[in-house]
Amino acid sequence: MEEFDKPLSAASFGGDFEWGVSTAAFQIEGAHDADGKGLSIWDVFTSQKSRVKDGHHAQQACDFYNCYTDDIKLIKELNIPNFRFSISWSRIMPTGHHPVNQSAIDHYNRVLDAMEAQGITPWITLYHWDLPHELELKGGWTNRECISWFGDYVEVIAKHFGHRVKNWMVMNEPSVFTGGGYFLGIHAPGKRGLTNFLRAVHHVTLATAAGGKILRDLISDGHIGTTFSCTYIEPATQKLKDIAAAKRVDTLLNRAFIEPILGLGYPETELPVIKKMAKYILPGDVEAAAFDFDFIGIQCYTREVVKHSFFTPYVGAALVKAEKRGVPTTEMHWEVHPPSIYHMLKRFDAYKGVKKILVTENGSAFPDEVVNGQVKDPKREAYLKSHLRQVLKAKNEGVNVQGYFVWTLTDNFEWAEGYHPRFGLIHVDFDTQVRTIKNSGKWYADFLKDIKKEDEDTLCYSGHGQRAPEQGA
Ligand code: GCO
Repeated sequence: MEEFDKPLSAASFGGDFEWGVSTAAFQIEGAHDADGKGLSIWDVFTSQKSRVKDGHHAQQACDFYNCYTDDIKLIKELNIPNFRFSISWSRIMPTGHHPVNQSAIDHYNRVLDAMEAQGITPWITLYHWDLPHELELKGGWTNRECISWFGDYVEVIAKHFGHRVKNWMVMNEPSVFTGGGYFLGIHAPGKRGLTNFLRAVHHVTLATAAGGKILRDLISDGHIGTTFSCTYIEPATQKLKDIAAAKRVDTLLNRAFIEPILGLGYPETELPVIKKMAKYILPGDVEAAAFDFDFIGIQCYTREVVKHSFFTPYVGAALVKAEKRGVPTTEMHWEVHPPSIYHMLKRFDAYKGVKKILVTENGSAFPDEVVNGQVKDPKREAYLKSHLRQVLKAKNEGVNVQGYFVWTLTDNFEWAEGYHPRFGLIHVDFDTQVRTIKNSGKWYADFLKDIKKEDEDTLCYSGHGQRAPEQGA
């Protein structure tokens, strides 16, 4: 039987495959000023006019800050063994610098306690885009000092939580937050232009490696990764100009952020504008940017088709919108194109320095509604299944992919799109905070119900000398 004809089962991915669900602090926590939290750039950005669709903000979001116990129980109810979430830097260090806000440390310890009580393994992202605002006043990621500010924060987190959390991701999708936040101005902090962008990219790259090193020094048994967004790129036609344009976009989106981390430097031959970065690269930086992460998280949602465009500065390329191509799309106007994830897994696996890959996000947004207490979302279920088949195909062909995390647990604040796109396995009524498990969530629960960890240690916390309850216990 061909792989694609077989029924899909979690068991076919192997007993040690990590199944999970991913979230990010700013998108779910709310409680924007609780217990001494400082402002982040996203708090400020969402308070400015016309930044986010319909003026949505995340002051309450999913109120995960207060609802975490019940939401973690829902994760357990969905049979999901691993939970990826991020820590809010401006809760821990309200000004971005010392002193540390002890109530925030206490809060995240309670969140970890709740996970421990349910036998759910934590996977922490250190930076999911919410830079403390006070650091932005000093230039944010465009300021080289941001690398050491970030290092101080990483050290605090490692010292407080390293004894009980093993799985770490330093950055989330640097291409998206530097591109959106420092080049296009459509994400916080809303800066634009090439200079801001190139400086931010270089400093974030150095901070990623620095963060990895700090974690490794302070958490001897840490499992340390970082995540990259990636998009499968194809040229609109076989004209040489379109092929070259596609190559530039591919270099920018899929290579420019990982290659320096792998010690390969920035790919400036294929994307000449990167040469302008030279003035920000100091002696020793190429070495300092490299770090051998235990794993790489990849987050591929779609494909883009690219044509040459004379009018687009720096990349000379334009995207041919999915709607124009008449292909199926999600609420984000992204094409549903499952082979993309297969191609990207192959690509990242081909790098010599990539030891292991986890799909740390994958999912889709559709306009889900609760009708008679149910959310029928067959398109999400189909999206997840078709992408999982592609992950399995890559795995069976030898790609070292060892995990898959759905984006996301509950509907949440989708950045500049506000609450419109609903990505969750669980529906949220944002007026009442009522949760309703969608049919896709029920499907995921059913899909995961028989998984058994072969290596029990991956389920356990390294600290406290205590073992998490076994699956199904
Ligand atoms: C990102 C983030 C998530 C998004 C998700 C859907 O990749 O943009 O990690 O915060 O919400 O990817 O857009």
